[in-house]
Amino acid sequence: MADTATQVHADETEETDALTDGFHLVIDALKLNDINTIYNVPGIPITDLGRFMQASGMRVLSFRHEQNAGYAASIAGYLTKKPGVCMTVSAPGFLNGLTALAHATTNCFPMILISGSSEREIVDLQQGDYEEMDQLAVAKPLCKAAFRVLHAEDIGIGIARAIRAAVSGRPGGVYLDLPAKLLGQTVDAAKGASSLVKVVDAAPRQLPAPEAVDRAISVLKSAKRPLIILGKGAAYAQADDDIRALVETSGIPYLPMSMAKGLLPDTHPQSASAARSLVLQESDVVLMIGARLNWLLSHGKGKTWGSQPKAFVQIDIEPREMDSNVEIAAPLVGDIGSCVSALLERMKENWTAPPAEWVAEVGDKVETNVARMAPRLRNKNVPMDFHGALGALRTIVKERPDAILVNEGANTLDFARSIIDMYQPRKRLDVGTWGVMGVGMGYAIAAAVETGKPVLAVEGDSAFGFSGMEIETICRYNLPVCVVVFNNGGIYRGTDVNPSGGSDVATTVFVKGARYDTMMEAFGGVGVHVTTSDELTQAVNAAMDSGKPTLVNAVIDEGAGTESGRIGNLNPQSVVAKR
Ligand code: ADP
Ligand code: TPW
Ligand code: MG
Repeated sequence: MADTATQVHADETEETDALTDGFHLVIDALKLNDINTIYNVPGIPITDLGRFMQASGMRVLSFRHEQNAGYAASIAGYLTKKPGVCMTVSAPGFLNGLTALAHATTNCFPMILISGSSEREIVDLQQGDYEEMDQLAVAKPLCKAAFRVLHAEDIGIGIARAIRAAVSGRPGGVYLDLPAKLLGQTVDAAKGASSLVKVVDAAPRQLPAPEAVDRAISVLKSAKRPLIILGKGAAYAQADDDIRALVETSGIPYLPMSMAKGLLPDTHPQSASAARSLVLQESDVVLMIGARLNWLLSHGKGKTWGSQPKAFVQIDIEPREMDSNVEIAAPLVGDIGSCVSALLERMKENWTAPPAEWVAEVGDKVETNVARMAPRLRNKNVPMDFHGALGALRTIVKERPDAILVNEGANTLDFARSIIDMYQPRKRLDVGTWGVMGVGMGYAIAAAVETGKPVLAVEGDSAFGFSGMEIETICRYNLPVCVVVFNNGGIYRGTDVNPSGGSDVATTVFVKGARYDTMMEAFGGVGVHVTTSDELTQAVNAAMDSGKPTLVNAVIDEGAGTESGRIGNLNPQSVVAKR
């Protein structure tokens, strides 16, 4: 009897040794392609997939909500140039992750959303399966590519396609649908292994055409008042040395978009950040590097751009970006590394610095504006205003240039963007192309996990609320994240009143005197309540030194902010409203 039992057991082992299954093929395919971190929320049908991934040595970070896991994956993609992977359950979990997938696509970040899905036969006949939804159809319009794998033998090719689609050309979000049944499918182990695909040269260099380089150089040479605009595509490209060399060799003033800050230090003599209005209005030739002429640049026209005629030179990997808003005189289509080095080669042969008059005009404006701002940043008002509080954080970032700054809110975002100087590439992560609230904690977690650097998250109190529960995740993984909540008691301000005179507070107002610091203490992190800029400095320095998960509740004057920060002009106005 005993012998028979042993015999049966041995046979089973032999059999499973020779087999693999969907679960393990997914893991092997990801690992083969160097993807070792997963941002996840468990549940049917992917709980065991997460467990097996962890058992195989992958890092599987579980979040409290899929949207935050998704934002984490999206920024992991931006920071590493490899697709960040978010994994969710079917229908509702998938939908929660989908916002982040669309966000990744909009921001040109490589990301893969892997969602488990229900039985195809039942979903397609709409017979009401557990968490039934035709996820592939829903995802398609919101991402760069969407794939479903039905046979375990196709997992290797499916994951290869997802990776290549996410990172090649203009990066973006890719959806990969894995039905529950697929994960349990078994395949002969040797056959399974040979079905895996290692993606070779996933984001190939794309060299600009020589005549396009000639054209770009001749337009740049015609300039009297040239300007370079660096966007987050330039930061993503990781061509840091060549970009810096191009700017410095050219002698042209440059303007970084918010996530391109630090590509060259914000204190660089050619930085025109503090003279933004002047350079946009007065420049005659503008070289755009990995930035789009979307709403953030007033579509390249109108009052912001002044009355001077402009000639644009634009470097982008996406040909259809050219002429999207205004005529591009010299399109340079290719990857930023190749395009920038092609321009640089040509400049080294023969280049004349831009007219000294223009450079001096920009430099003078920068100097005047910086000097005007300086005393406001040193103010010690209590309650703190945005300038006093951000002046304190500005010094901390200057002293800790390798820390990563995450930033969201309205006033908290707009003031921090202009006040806090950045010194290194890819250290500033913010609301991006959509101006979205809710990226904060997901970004902070992924930034800490992917880079191992300390993270400072500067959050409006409203902005923080969108992902605030993830402070438990931060504590659980003991991440070196210091969250500073700029607590002005509401959205834009805490002072609005209900116009009806009713007992509900105004639509933009939160609980008075909220203590966000005590939330952090609930999970074993450090919570600090501060009301002065000196206390703020002390608390943040202590957090950055200790690396302990910390939340600083910074009380900000509830009347200090303005409606929608600096983009109040985008609010539609009612002509009939009686106030
Ligand atoms: P910002 O918001 O900073 O202005 P955008 O997100 O609008 O930046 O623009 C980024 C641009 O960079 C996109 O048009 C994208 O196609 C482009 N891009 C991203 N990566 C690369 C790359 N490696 N080479 C060339 N262009 C790139
Ligand atoms: C997903 C609209 C833009 S800014 C903001 C909201 C709700 C919050 C501003 O208040 P906060 O900052 O964070 O307290 P501050 O310093 O001005 O008080 N939903 C999404 N995205 C956006 N952008 C909004 C709503 C919004
Ligand atoms: Mg607020």
